Amino acid sequence: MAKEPNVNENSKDEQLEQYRVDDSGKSLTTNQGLKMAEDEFSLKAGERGPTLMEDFHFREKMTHFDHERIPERIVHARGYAAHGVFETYDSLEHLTKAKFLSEKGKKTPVFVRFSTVAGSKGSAETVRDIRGFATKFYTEEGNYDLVGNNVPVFFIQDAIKFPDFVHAVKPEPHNEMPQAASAHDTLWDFVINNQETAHTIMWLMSDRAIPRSFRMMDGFGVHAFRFVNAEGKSHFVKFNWKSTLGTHSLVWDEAQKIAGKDADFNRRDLYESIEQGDFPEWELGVQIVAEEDEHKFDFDLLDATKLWPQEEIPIQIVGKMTLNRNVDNVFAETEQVAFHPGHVVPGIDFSNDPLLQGRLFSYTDTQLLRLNGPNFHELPINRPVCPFHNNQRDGFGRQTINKGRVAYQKSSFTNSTPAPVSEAEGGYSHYQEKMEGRKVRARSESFKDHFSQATMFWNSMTKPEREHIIEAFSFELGKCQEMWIREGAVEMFANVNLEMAQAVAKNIGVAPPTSWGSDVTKTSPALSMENTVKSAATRKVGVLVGQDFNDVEVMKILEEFESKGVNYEVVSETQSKLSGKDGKELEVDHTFTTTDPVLYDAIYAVGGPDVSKKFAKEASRYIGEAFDHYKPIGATHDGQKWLQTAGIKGQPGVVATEDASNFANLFIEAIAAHRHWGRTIE
Ligand code: HDD
Repeated sequence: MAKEPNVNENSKDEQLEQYRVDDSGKSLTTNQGLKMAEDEFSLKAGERGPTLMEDFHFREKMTHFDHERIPERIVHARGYAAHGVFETYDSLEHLTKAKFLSEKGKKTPVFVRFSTVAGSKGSAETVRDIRGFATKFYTEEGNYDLVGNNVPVFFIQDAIKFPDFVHAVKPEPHNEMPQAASAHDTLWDFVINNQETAHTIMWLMSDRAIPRSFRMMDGFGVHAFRFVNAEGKSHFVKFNWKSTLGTHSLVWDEAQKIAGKDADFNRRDLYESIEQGDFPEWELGVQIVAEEDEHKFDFDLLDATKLWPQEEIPIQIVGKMTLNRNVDNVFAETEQVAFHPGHVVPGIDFSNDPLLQGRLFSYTDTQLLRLNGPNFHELPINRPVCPFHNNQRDGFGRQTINKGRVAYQKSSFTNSTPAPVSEAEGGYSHYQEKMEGRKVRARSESFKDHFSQATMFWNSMTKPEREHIIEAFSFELGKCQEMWIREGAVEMFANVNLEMAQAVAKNIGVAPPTSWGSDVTKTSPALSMENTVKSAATRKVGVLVGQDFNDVEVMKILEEFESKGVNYEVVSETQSKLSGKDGKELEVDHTFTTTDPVLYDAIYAVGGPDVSKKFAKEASRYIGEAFDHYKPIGATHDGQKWLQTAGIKGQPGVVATEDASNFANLFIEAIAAHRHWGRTIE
């Protein structure tokens, strides 16, 4: 038997290296290798004459250009990715024979693509939507794909409804509007007619659907999968990615403004963080349920509209993923990567979740169209780092030259190789679950409770989080044209919480429901984002500075930011260098117009003794907007007067002090808190 490859964290990078091409400094040639003497003018009959058919160079260049686009993903079209490494903390051998999880300290290369779901490839990133979180582990036993989202539940229970759901949420077919938005009639018509959507809609209406950063959201495998160990014992498992920076969101008004100011906000954040060494990290956690406990819960483990409350089924942290390298070429890597929940390794298997079962068909099928045939596994980004051999041949774009006359099993020419490998020697073998039942098209009785966990989610929210949910419902339903859709939704969500539905009803002009409500009192504190990790690290502060600023003290404060891992950009009226009153110079990153308050986590106003009226007006705009978005605001020196003017001194998260030495600490603390919901906003 062939020796197994020694996979380490660099294995994928080394493999990709053989495909990288650097064209700079080279002679220009055609794709046939012919050096060309001219690339600016097509071949013509006379300088002012028509272009000639024989201009092979023109034809080749134009043909390639004409064919450069491929179909975008049917969902998750807008995405961004990076390379990294996954390190296992402790061996999980007792649960799974997956080798990448079976050795303490083992490092496996990974490629992760984040995405929005509904929008097309060029859509804005800060829309209200679920985010995709797909990870490819390049293991020594083949590629393992964990194709998850940033919420732990899904809209529907059975994959046969997926085309319906996606048709409902995508822009409406008669006018192709709205782009990347769920605030329209067809989505909500689908919701009220498919009440299994209730729980995931609660997540969609919550702050989770407008993440501040891909780096500040959790990931979930959603379905129950199976772990199988070397003895053949199986456990149900759910996968969770926990961001080490915690989970944090934008506010809705801010998210909409960012969509215009910087449609690339989330990818820029990921790209820049990696470039500057602020490597994003997530810990992998697993929730385990023994087979014999399958029916012990008040929800069905196989129902993808249900989460496993971590207070009931604790999360065991088993490893850490770090993203540390941006791609070299977005098309070659991010666009051509092909994920599939069916890409598994020995020790990981499927459950009978009907949503998962359907996914196992859809992902290969979609790549056949998108990547034009069955050889997409040969694209550099998709290649396993271990060898792969079988009798598959030919097809569009085939890269390998498979030698020999035999491409079939079994054969005396080849001694029937490539040969299957026994389970004991690492061959994949499906878990032998005992099955019996009638062939039916039906929903299991145990899948019929659509509201208990939706109410648990609501019960677990803090007051500001609840207010945001009510505002989100009011926005979304307020955009629906048909009153019966608004009414239907309010009636449906009265099953989750009556007061919530009544508040929404009032906002959208329909009769408030008077009955229903829910008697579920269960909560899961882990669901509230207020209980997450709080850290100022990698946050971005906009520092408003004018000429002759108090340089000695301000520079010290900025150094303090740097030492705590807080990033900042200097914003001023022009991009000319600033000099302080003691002659120190400061580079300006942006003018008030090349950036915007919505692009920062916090604003620090320094000002200067003699700034222009325009400067003062812009500074007030920056502070006002940051205040309305509950962001930390700091002011020292001349900057303090704008707080006075705005009348916001003393409000939560507004830090102003004469004592410059203490300012940095207090302000960094305010940044770590993320948002200050206790403010009175008029
Ligand atoms: Fe899916 C893409 C996640 C249900 C069919 N899905 C896709 C991506 C993610 C998810 C993250 C983007 C992968 C990438 O970055 O390339 N999908 C999920 C999750 C689901 C889910 C977490 C529920 C738990 N999906 C789902 C169902 C079906 C699909 C039920 C169909 C039966 N998904 C697809 C797809 C996509 C896809 C059409 C589009 C592009 C692609 O696969 O490669 O096949």
